[in-house]
Amino acid sequence: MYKLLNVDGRAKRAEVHTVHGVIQTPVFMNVGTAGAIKGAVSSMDLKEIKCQVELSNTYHLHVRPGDDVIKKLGGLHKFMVWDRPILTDSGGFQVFSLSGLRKIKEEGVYFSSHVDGRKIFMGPEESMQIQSNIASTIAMAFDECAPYPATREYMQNSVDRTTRWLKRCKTEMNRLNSLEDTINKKQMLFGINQGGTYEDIRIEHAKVISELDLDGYAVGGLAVGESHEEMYRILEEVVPHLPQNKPTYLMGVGTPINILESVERGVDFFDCVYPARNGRHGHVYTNFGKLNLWNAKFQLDDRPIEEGCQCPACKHYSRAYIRHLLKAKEMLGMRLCVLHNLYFYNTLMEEIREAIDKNEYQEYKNNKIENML
Ligand code: PRF
Ligand code: ZN
Repeated sequence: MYKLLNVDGRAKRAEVHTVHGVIQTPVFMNVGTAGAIKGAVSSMDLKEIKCQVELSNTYHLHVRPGDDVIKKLGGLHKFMVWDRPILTDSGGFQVFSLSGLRKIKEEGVYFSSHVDGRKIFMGPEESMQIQSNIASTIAMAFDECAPYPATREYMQNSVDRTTRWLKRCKTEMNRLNSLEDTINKKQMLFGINQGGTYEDIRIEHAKVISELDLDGYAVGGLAVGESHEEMYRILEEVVPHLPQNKPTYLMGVGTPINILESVERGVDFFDCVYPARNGRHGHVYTNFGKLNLWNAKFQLDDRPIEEGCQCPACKHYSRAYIRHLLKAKEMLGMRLCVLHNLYFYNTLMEEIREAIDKNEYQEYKNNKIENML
């Protein structure tokens, strides 16, 4: 259930009520592809860094340890010891970006596993079955994220097939949610808008999928190589054609500035590997731009990464110590940087929510971006 609390310009402030608790939006989902955030972050850590939603991948968990194994162990929540919402991406994207040889057919995609080369088939029904076994809070529809750039003809065919797949996802999800031994019988389904940078294809697709009355709608197929300006332009065109009284999720985005700009255009769910990936490389976010802790200038710097930050790294440790850990290849170095970065993103979202609550989003955003640049 989506409860719109306030609208400031196009920016939305809402609550999403799920069987695993309430999500305050706008929200950043913390990416734990294979059931853990990379960088030795535990589910207990996630609570300390204000994570509301954990995101995992259908494809990865299907390949290893197997969704049948996760189901036997009571579902992903129990397996990874996390009682808040989990969103699973459908595999539609990972199959295209990760696996080797693949063939797209009407029934689904044939591809080989990136772990052992084993031949796998995944279509809309398989994706829904796997996500039902994982028992995530929110399942994503099985889509094709077309390559960028793609011809208009390729895109139209791809989007039409994604629409047919979406209808099959909905039918299968309804069936699975009514089965006796399904772990989460209230699993939600989000549809995904595609169409690349062809705004007319996107708008038509947005109208068609909005009719299906799903639990939420994502904008996929962006941040795949087009410019930021083009991404913002597509959001301005498309978001008004998606239901305002449902979550709007921009998949795989992005930098703090991308998030600030997209919230202004009506997006309220985000996910991205940047904070964890940058953290593992010793690159940390602050309100005054990113720092590279490998830099020699931090050798004797006894200040925290960011003054006033309440994250587990900044509460105790100095830039100099974390730099030393990174150079000595101590795992704690990466871990502290990842914790700080995720805390930074989750705190940014908290500030965004407060600014929308107060109808001060525009001013907040401009100030924030000016400081970060
Ligand atoms: N589809 C799915 N997952 C995704 C994307 C998509 O288009 C993207 C595109 N940025 C990221 N993750 N299913
Ligand atoms: Zn910090």
